[in-house]
Amino acid sequence: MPNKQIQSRASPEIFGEPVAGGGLLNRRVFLAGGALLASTAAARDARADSNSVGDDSPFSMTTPGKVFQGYGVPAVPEKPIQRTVLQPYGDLGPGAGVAMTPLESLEGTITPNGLHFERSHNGRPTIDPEAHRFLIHGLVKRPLKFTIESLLRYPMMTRTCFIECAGNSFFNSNLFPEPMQVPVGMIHGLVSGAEWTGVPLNILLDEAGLDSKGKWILAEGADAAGMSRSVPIEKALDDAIIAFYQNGERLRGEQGYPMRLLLPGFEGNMSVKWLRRIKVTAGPTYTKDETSKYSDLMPDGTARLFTFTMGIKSTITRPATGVVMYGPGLYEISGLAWSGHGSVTRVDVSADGGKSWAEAALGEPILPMALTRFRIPWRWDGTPTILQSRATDDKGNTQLRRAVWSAQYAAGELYHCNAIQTWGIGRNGEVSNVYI
Ligand SMILES: Nc1nc2c(c(=O)[nH]1)N[C@H]1C(S)=C(S)[C@@H](COP(=O)(O)O)O[C@H]1N2
Ligand SMILES: [Mo]
Repeated sequence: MPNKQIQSRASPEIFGEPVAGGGLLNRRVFLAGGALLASTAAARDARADSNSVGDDSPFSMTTPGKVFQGYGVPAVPEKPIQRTVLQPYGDLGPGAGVAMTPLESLEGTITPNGLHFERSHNGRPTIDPEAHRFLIHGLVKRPLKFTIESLLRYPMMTRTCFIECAGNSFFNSNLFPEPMQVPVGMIHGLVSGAEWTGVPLNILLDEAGLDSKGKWILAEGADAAGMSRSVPIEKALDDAIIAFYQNGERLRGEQGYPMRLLLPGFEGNMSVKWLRRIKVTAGPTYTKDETSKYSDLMPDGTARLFTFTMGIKSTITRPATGVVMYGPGLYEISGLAWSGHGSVTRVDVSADGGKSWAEAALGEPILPMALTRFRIPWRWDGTPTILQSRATDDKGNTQLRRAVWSAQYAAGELYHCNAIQTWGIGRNGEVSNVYI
């Protein structure tokens, strides 16, 4: 995979003195907005000699452009930006694996549908939306069976949130004693952000009429993995959505077309795709997907079950592995932070291996259980540097150093890794994954 290159900007006085070690500058330059930036040397460098404009019209201005197309595709130079596909079982199980979001190539907080990560346990089923039925049964007064068409007539809501696989960042987990040197998208790209639209599950459960003994639900997918997970009834009634739309268009096949469960902030595995039934139960069902998998191995050999919420996490995405820096100078550090517990309230960045920290600017709006973009200006002096980000959420959760995170779990444990990510910047501008 080709490394992207980023160039430093000219170094304007406006950024002032560093606010923390390693050349971190004041985030306020972003908050002050355009007026300040317009006076920077970077803007001055970009100013053109007005006489030259229009002297040599580019080819694109002297030839009519291309015709319209019914469904848009990325601009030609952007087409090489692809998800990274990993199929650990090869031809034995080609549908078991992941397609990871290339975080190093994206900006903002919404993942384009074609680059949303996919984690499937036995491939993407082909489901005829006309034939598909969705059943609500178990401890309810009136079992209900829906067609997609009938479900689409219910009141809908729209919500922006992330989905993150519990196995995200497995390349940094206890599974790998040495840091893997792969692009940031291969380390943390089992998280994506999207705007989802669908029917609140509580409307459908109300219609079915919950039995007072119903304390959990079992959600089952119509795929060859028969994915099934138990969810506490509180979550089902609180913010669970039966999603039909993803960033404005109907779900992609990868994301569960024609319908999926969406449980904001919970481990991605529980957001069952290709949803075919919900059974209301008195207790958890202890399915294969929540006992043999998606349980967390502890140092004493026991396994924690039902660790639903995805922890507070962040990573710098630029500069990061998969991105090469181009010489000393002024850079913008940009990254993503998110928490399954609520909203990100603060991201601190260190450019001296955690000795000192500076607060980054957060992009608005900051939504609970959604990706949040952070930025901070940084003057790199060209010497080897250790970069880190540490996020905090509105419930007071913050990230741990990797060694501390790691010690909580058994060797080989890979789920729920939300340790602080460390990038090493070499003298040549190359970025490496570092464990400290
Ligand atoms: N039916 C079904 N639902 C599923 C899965 C699956 O394999 N089958 N994978 C789960 C896992 S492990 C994750 S992390 C999320 C990923 O959602 P995405 O592929 O839309 O990103 O879907 C979950 N829902
Ligand atoms: Mo997952």
